Amino acid sequence: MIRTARSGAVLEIVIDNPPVNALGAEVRSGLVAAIAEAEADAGVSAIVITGAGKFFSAGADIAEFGKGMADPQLPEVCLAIEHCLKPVVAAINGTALGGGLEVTLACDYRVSAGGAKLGLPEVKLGLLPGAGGTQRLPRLVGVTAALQMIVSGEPVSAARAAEIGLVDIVVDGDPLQAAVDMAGSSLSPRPISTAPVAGDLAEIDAFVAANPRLFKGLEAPKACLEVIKAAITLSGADGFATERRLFLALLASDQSKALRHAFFAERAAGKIDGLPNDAAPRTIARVGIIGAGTMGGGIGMNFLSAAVPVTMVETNGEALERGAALIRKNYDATAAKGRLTAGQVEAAMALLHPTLDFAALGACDLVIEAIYENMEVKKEVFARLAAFAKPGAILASNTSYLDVNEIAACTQRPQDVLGLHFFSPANVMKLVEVVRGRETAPDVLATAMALAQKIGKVPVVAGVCYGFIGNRMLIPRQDNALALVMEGASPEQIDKVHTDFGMPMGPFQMTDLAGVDIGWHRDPDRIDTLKDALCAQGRWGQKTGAGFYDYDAKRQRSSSPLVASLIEEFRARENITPRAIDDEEIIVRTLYTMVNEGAKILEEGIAQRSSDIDVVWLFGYGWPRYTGGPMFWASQVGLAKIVAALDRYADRAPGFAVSALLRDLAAKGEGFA
Ligand code: 3H9
Repeated sequence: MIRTARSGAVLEIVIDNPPVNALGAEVRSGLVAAIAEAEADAGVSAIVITGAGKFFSAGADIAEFGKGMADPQLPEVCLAIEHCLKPVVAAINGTALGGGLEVTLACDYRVSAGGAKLGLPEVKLGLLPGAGGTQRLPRLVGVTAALQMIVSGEPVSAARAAEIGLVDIVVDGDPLQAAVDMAGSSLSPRPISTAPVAGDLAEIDAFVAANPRLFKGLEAPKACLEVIKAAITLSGADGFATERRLFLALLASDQSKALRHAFFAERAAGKIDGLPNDAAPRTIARVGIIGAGTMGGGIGMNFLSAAVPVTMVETNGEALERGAALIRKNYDATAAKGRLTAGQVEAAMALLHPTLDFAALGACDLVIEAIYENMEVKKEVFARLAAFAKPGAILASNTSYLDVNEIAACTQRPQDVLGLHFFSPANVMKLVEVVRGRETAPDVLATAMALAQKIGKVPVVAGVCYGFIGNRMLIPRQDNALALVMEGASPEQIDKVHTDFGMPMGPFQMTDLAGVDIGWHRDPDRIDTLKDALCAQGRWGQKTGAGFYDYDAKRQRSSSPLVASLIEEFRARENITPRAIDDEEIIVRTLYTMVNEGAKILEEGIAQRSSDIDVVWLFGYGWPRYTGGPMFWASQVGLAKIVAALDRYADRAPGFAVSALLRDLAAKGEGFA
């Protein structure tokens, strides 16, 4: 865990704890022992601390949180380093995050590799830097630069670190030798804690005013401000004590537990249960996309951006041209925001091969069908595709709901077929549901997972069922939202309950965005439901300027008196006397019912683990990360409470049944794992 070596009079201390050199108990005690050894050894004049491999250290061992951490605690380790009478130099060989960066702040000098990233991402785990980082960083780089790093949690490059004074020198390649040379050059200790803080409280106010979005709904960023305030206004010792107190309070908070859950859930989602070890991924050198619509184009962009050539096929020239033009427009818009260079745009576009020749897909190693949702058409396309796709090429459907087994069955190579369900806009949203068909080969699954990660997505494995994980859970939510409107709630009230909960939009706002006409029978004379009535009037959502809400030219939403009277008309038609509906009922019927559906999805083995369901909602629908996702949130609410509430409203929800798994866990007083 901790190795030491001598280089003349310099003691090198190496943190060697793969995969990321996390600062677990053994590393902490090893560091303290190594510093003590150096202090005691008259032959040692200076110390260098570095990391083995490509990380300096990713910080505290997050898996230890909540289990009770053994002594010495990290703040004590940092104090031992800072109080050492011999100069200590950090050789930042690679990424230094959280407690890892705090260790370097306890050193007297910092030498960094050019490629290293340095950051304090604790806030993303609902925490604050708890090993002196909030007290030392403002003393080293000033209040504003410290606020930026601590409250945003975003890392800085080595070059930027040098600019703000976070590191003393940046070297090309391995910084260890440079640090050893520096340490051997009769340095004096230079503890940061005794220096004054450069900056004042006004900088905090200015930062808050400029960055309101960093604080929305979250506890940790506010606590970060408080500790930086303490650094400015209190004595050193009181500042450190404030940091410790607030760190421990955050550690015990629901938000931090949820955010830590989300961290591990995201990583667990990439692992496939029961996959044989020999399922090595297939090589994907060229991807084919069938359909140049918004979805096909968005999917294609992911590959183009990752330097994978794309063949995009359409049946009509105009649609093909429109699709290619849309891709260029999206890239140009990104370039205009300064996030891509013109050269990068051209490089991506050069990899796009738009064609009307279906046979061109024969050169592709993976073909993704992204046409409209119609089983017969999809089956036809797959039968045709399977006939001349390369042997071993993977055939994927971007279907959102349809039966992947049925699609696979018409190909005579069902082992090569799976679902790759991207979320709209596909070039932005990180979630991909990887739908495992009955006969999907293990290496096809492994390829899809690896490829999704390569293009920066978060893949989650789902089994075959109507709507897979995410959209299946939307069904009870949307059905109940509509039923609640008929019973007396307004779309505005329901949407507000969801946005207050932290969702980016409510059920009706989402319907307007996706299109009220999705799934509509398209017969304007047949009006069975409120949605039929909206569609018949051309209120198809944002795209037509009206849906459940009215929209102006800038897509700003306002309530629609017309929709309100349509709702009244429908209630009268069905002899419903509207009643007052409280927000609690909305939560039970639109959120608890989703949890119930999630439990059924688990029960049926459609999802591998409850945390995968959380990942689907965090990355596919913007579920507030600080609640951990629907299943984690439900466990925090208490499953017994959820079951009791669902039972209370069961008669109001048609065809509704509480999941046996949910009932069972609730009875045992357990949560989802
Ligand atoms: C802190 O430091 C608090 C202090 O201020 C105060 C304390 C008193 N701990 O992401 P990857 C695992 S809070 C434990 O796939 P990458 C990860 O789960 C901490 N485990 O690789 C995965 O395991 P598995 C502040 C960790 O190259 C494996 O390592 N630090 C930790 O894409 C590989 O991870 C952070 O918040 C950890 N700290 O990205 C940094 N970090 O293979 C959190 C990683 O079993 N970490 N693991 O699934 C990261 O941001 C990324 O992991 C990192 C590497 C950029 C480092």
